[in-house]
Amino acid sequence: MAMLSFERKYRVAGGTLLGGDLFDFWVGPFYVGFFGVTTIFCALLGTALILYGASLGPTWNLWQISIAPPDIKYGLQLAPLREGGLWQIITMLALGAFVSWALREVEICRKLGMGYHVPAAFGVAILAYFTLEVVRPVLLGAWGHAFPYGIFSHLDWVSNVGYQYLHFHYNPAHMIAVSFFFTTTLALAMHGGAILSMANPGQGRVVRGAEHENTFFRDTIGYSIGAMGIHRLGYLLAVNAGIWSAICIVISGPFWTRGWPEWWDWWLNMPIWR
Ligand code: UQ1
Repeated sequence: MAMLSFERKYRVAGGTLLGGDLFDFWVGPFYVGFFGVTTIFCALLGTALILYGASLGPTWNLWQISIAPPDIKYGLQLAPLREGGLWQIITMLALGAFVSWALREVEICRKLGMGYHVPAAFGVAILAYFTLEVVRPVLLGAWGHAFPYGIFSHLDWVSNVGYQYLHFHYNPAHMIAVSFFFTTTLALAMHGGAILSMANPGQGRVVRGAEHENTFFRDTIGYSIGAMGIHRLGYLLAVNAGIWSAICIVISGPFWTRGWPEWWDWWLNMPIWR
């Protein structure tokens, strides 16, 4: 495990949100903290319950194992363990683990005197999951609207919910989300390419710096966003991909019940065509 000599210098006490100095220690390279303990607790118990759910059958085929949410008939009630109750507990533990991880990140940021950009971005991923599994099912009145925990079963859920709105690609917020996902990969590919080509110019040749990166992009597209700027742009693109994903699914059902192609009728119905 990489442990650079200067890393010891950054292992500072304090900055904890909860637990004072009780859990303020490291195990090997890993900071523990109160939220490290709650992360491990939620993740291990959740995983054990997934295994228990799988053991109830009907299959051990890894692709087909699925822990489903309760039937629609249970509404927003608690369901019996074998009829979606397991899914409900696993979902709470998943959220417990995700939020614990984010708060552990916050504690580490505080120790290092950093901004909270990393936990804030991770918070957007949690928000997207929370919107899918909690906000939308609550707005629709039943946990049965959430997706099941299984490799193929969650893909089937996405396909079925998509076709329920005839053609999900006509959802304007979905269009924006997809565009942000694609642009994120484009930006990271360009940035990764720029950094590797600058840091690794070939055997026996000297490593290049920011001026070369800037000049490359100015020569090719007439503009360079800069070393700081590319990371701000990447953050903005990535976080928007998550935010628009959450928006595109939460409006499907609670705020728009017809096919998404039909939503574009506002364009055809504009008075300028008459
Ligand atoms: C860029 O301008 C830049 O600044 C020098 C980088 O930093 C190394 C980059 O990685 C990339 C990809 C760009 C180009 C990006 C735009 C939006 C012009």
